[in-house]
Amino acid sequence: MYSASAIDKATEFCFLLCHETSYNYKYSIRVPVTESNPHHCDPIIPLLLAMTIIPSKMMASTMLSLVSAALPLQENHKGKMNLGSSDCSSFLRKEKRNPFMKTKSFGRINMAIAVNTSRFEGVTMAPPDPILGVSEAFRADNSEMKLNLGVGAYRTEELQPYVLNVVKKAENLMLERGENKEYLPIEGLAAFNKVTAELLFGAGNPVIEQQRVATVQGLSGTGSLRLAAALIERYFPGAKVLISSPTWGNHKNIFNDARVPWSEYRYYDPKTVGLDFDGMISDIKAAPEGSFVLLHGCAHNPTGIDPTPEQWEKIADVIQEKNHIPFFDVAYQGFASGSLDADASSVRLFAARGMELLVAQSYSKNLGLYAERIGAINVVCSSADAAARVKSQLKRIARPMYSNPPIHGARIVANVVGDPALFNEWKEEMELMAGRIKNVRQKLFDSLSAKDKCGKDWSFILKQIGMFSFTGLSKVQSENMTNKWHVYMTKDGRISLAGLSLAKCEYLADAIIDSFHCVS
Ligand code: KET
Repeated sequence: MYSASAIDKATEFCFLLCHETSYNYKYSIRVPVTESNPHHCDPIIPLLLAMTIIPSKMMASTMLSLVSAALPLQENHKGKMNLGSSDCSSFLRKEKRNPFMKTKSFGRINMAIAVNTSRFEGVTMAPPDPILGVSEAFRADNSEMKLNLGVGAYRTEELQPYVLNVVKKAENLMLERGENKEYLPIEGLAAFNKVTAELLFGAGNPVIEQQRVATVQGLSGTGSLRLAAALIERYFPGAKVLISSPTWGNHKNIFNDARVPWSEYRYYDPKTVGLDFDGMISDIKAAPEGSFVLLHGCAHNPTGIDPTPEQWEKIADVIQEKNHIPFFDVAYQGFASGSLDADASSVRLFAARGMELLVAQSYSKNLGLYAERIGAINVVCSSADAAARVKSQLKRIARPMYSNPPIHGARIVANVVGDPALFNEWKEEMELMAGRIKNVRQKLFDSLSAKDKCGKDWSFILKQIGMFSFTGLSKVQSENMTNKWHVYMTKDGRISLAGLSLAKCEYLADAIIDSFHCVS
């Protein structure tokens, strides 16, 4: 039973509601009313409409019961339904604190209303990603001359994406075997973890024999770096990661998101267009003892400049002296020299010294498995026992992040690397890919040298290795490359030679010369 005044108020409430359908009455009705869909309403609305058409007190009484019954339990309090009462206004006062709610007074009745303001109003627009955002801009360009040299992804001479033959063969094997899609263990596919560590350290390496490597399959290089960053954050609180200047654009994001402090060490010297080796050594020396030193295992991104074997030895010396922990990012094994073993020599040199180290691996580039997200994090420890504990913690980090990794890419790698015939075929294909990049590098250099009337020395392009060339073009010059020449590249002056064809070298040379000499 409800009092007469309550029924009066309910009648008025329903009447007002029907005239204010663009508001969302807090108590009983959550109506997402938008401009394009102004009449979308809760099932309770028709009842309320009926209520205004036949505004009898009996109907209001029935309505009140219905509304009461329809309310979720926690909202179905007599006090709250006591419209216009002090209980209600105290509730409304609470609502006022919510920045997305506004209250409105209709004479005797206060209504809590949600205006058409998003709960995500405070979310600002993120800038496009400096690397992957370039591909988005490229897709939107209709020019026939356009060239995507932004992302490091291998293309054929026809500038088409390339699926390696060994990958197709490995996929066929998977189909023939009728393999299932059950969840993988958190650490990933055992066969993958075995071959990936062997590919990196070399089968028979003592670190593997002595079970001192904790290997966990990751979501490609990025995901593997992120797992390691989380491990650092948990077990080395306050430890710094030293990052080369410049570096791959995502490194800083990864450590920022993992709340791991980082600082930069000198790496690139624009004057010599080479390695600032002395600067690098002194910055590593100056860092607090026990820092992590992030090193590009081969084919440094974006500079394409790697230390010589002698320089690697000296880097290892100073890291050991300072009790730092080397942390390798190996995203281009096989792409720097064309040889998988040669490209892992930096990592193996550190492992052979008995140092503890971390290595993130990626199969995006060398097996062309970009979208399969396959890679691994390897932590070399001084004992098998420590490795087992580290592995258990990596799994603990992975479980709430993504539970367990995808199986498809892991099987491809396991099939290719684990099968001697496919493994050899892969090496041949990789040499072909690396060879094509070397050819365009040479042709670009030739074209630049022939066309540049100012006689600039472009030979640094030939000294750089891997997928990229660091052109030395400034931000505005890089923008000119895109705006005037439709050449898409990152704003740090990096071009991906893997996205260039011999046929486009002359055009690219024209664009570079124009941007370099005519834009400042
Ligand atoms: N490390 C380095 C040095 C690197 O260049 C990349 C990718 C990665 C790790 C990670 O790749 P993943 O696909 O997560 O295994 N670099 C290219 C693509 C990208 O930016 O994501 C690039 O620089 O174009």
